[in-house]
Amino acid sequence: MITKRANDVRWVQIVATIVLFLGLAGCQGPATPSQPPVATSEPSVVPTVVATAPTSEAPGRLDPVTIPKFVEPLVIPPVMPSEGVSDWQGQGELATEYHIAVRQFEQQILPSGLPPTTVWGYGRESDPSSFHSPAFTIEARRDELVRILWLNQLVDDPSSANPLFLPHLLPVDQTLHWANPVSGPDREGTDQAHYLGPVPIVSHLHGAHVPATSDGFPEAWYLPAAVDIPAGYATQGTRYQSVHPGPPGAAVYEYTNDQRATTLWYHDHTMGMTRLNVYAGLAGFYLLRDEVEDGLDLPGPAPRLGDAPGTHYYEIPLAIQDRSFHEDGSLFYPDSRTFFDEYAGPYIPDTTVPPTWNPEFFGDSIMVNGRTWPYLGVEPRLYRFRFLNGSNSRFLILKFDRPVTFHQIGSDGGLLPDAPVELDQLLMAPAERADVLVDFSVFQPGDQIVLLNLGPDSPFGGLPVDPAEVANPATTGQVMQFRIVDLTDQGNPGALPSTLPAIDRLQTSLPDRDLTLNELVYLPEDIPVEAELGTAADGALSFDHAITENPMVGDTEIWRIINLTEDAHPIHLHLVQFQVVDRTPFDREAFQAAQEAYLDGGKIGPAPDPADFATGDPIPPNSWEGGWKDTVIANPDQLTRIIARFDLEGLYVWHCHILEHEDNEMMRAYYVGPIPEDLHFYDEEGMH
Ligand SMILES: [Cu+2]
Repeated sequence: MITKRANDVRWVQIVATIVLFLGLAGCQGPATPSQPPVATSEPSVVPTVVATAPTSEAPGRLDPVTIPKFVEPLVIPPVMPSEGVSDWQGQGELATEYHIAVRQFEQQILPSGLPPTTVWGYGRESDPSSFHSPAFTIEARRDELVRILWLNQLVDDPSSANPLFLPHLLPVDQTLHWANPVSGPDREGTDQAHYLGPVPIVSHLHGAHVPATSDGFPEAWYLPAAVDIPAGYATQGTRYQSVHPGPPGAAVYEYTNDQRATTLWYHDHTMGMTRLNVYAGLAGFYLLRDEVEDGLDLPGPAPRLGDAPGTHYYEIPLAIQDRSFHEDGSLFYPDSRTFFDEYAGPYIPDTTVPPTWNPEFFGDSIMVNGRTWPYLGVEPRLYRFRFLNGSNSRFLILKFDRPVTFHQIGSDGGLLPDAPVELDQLLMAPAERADVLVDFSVFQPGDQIVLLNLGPDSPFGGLPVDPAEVANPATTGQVMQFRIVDLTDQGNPGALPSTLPAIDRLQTSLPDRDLTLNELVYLPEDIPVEAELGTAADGALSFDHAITENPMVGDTEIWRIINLTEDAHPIHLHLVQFQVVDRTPFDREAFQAAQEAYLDGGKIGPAPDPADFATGDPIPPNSWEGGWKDTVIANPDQLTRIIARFDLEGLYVWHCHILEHEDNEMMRAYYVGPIPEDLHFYDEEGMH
């Protein structure tokens, strides 16, 4: 019954998209690169169109070679407006309060003349023109308490008193361990059909030092407050939390911002469907500033609230994401396992192969701040760019096609120590950020510079990249264009700092925590079916296995990440910023053999020590990894060590930030402090 109704809604939306496309075909983007984006975000009200029966034929794929490059200006996300300072109806502390909704809308991602794309994005609840993907930027100061009411408004008409839910834009695999409002919550399903019901969301601020209640745990999701939620559906995840009671279909989170100034970003984190919710558009920048950064004389300004039209910006965030499209402008994402390796079944529950999930996905087009291959007019002067790799699976290697370098001043957790690092290329795993200065002053008006991507169109296995794997130079090998325009005297010219503040190195006397990265295969076909984290002493563990990472409050620990797979994985810890200690080459197969013998032999004595399998000396962190990080590349055939201090009690996760991996078990809960007796995971006799 639910399937039938949702199908109808989806079909009506397709018709609505076509109608909108006809209406917007001649719509122009911003006239200058520094102008806020044109609002194209009126909530899409389902028109009273009588839908005819849907055909099974999907629209054709849009050939990325045919998408014109560098014809549309870059969108520079404006600042997200707040509701001012409030104490939440007398129930809480004074905080800068935001009411941020998730909605579905149309956006001109492809150049004008091509159809708009239906996306999801965040925006201010009371202002339809503030919805964009990636979202408007949240600006915060160190130690400013920020309260966000996160509203799930994935409904047909957010202004209606009786809204109907919208189904997902993309194919949801119900056989993963996922939010699962139908037969869960938060359990694996067995239905091979795509889920067409109401969509769960939960928001996470990546890189934030934040109490667990506001971290956006993957099982803390919630459905929209639609009037047609089917009977029996769970409307909230098993670990839903809200700092204050909010309206239905929402959660209230509070961010203390008690950390160094840095480039954070917010995105969806729903169990088993993060890859789809983020790919649909749920991401945005969150820039945290402090007095140390203020004292550096960096180029600016960045967008501010109330900027006059035509304001020039010299500090610009750049979210790079790969996407694929259909000819009708809609997002393409694989709807079957066959897309990945042509494995056509049998699937779960008859084998361990999920029917829809793909182990990785690489879009064939590059999008920056929500537009494919944009250009930016830049003056011959110094700029500050905040790069984010917001892709699902793609590692980026960014390089200019002209002799100009990156002066990196910051990474995930703020300023690099001691001095900027000059680099001719930037390696960025999914979720990593790089705060860089680029000096265009050697160029003349009229010069054109292309930012290239030399990373692979396939899983990254460490540097150097096999030339046969380097991104297609006609498409994903290009990112955006910089066009030199006349110098003006606007903004703060800034200067490259000669020094940056020192950072104290963390130290500990606790033993290394030995953790593993694992790939699980379906043996008859020898094909990957999921990825897992684990420990040296326990082997691979799924999300629902009891917690094994349990530092006490205030502990400083070294985590030694033992990569037992053939690919690199960007490993992200919630709550903390850490330091990269070193990477040591090791004999993976010999360690695995020793671990198997240990596990098969009943775990007698200590687990195998990966250091005994080292094949070389420890390699110090790369020059750009000397600061605070929240995401680290764990290369194959290496032991990657990080050190962190765990200072807030509560339940968090650590995971791979390849979203396809994260969604299918490459994520584990961890707990800081004594584990409460009532905290259960499914593996413990079905309790939760
Ligand atoms: Cu991974």
